[in-house]
Amino acid sequence: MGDLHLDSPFSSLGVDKSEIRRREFRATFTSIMYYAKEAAVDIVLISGDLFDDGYATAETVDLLCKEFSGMPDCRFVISPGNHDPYTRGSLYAAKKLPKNVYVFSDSTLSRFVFEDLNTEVYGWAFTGDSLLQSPLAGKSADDNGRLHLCCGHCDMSSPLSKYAPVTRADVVGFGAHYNAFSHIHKTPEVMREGNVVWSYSGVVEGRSFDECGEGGVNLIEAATGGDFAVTVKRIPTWRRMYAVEKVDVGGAQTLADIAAAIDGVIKEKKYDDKTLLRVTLTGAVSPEIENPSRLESAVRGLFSLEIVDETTPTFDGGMLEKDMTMRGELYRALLPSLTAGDAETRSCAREALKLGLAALEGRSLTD
Ligand SMILES: [Mn+2]
Repeated sequence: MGDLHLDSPFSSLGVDKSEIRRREFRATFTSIMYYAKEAAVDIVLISGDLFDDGYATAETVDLLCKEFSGMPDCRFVISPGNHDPYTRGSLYAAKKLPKNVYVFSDSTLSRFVFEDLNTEVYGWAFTGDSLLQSPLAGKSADDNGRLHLCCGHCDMSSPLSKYAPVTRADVVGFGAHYNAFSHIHKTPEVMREGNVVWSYSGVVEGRSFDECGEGGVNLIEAATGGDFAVTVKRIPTWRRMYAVEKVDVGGAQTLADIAAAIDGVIKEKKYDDKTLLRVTLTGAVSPEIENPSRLESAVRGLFSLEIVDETTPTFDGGMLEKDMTMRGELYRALLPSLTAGDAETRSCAREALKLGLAALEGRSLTD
């Protein structure tokens, strides 16, 4: 597992829900430990960004120590990432963690040997917020008849990355039987070439709309002799999931019309209180519709709802277009901007039309 980013601020969720999410992340960690215990896992590989920042709250540190020491027969191997590097002031350097926890402290490749398991775990540490070279470049695992695992935080997506630019050729050339990587947050894909298997861990829980889909961990079964065969199974661990939807509400006359369209999608996709949903609204709607961002998550049974309003207030059933009063004049004057190519002009014109119509009706402009 990796990229847990414990103690993330979740500032966009507000005070109460961000605290709920921080607590849930700790609970997810506890569930993973429970699962590891039940499955009698020998080694837990944590490939970086266990914490979101160089520090961790006392609550989180206590929890980690309790969980790690609660599984004395299991080894925990940690490769510090760019968010929780091994630095002098870090928790890792403070040596407070139980003795069954093995933390890489060097940015070059090193290893921990577990003779009773005929296994070696290779890895490295970020010792700052970047690591410019690939710790695996030009290296190959010793040919010593042991199972070789590799655990590290790295970026295989670009050889120019500042975050340990490990390449496919590095991984295959090094030749570890299984490589547990973190840093790329999307749902992972298991890769194989010959006897070499690698996968990112993905996230255990999403933290933003860039991390939609199910969070989980990888359960690895590896033979410690013979053909060193490796199988990888994805175990879901998420409690809540981010999702994004685009809803065309063209023709909507009232806020209730928009609400009904959103509710239709929520029902169809079976979103519930486990969902953090972002809905982008599109289409031409009546200029007199109230601000859709006031639609609330609680009444729709969601954990949270974010509305991105990209509608244009140009649907009027022909009414405003033919209106011979000031209202129609205002609409016709703004129409080119309401349908302009760039989003900023459109949104400015939309605001002008709403305020203008409200002013002409003597409504309050401050709502
Ligand atoms: Mn990272």
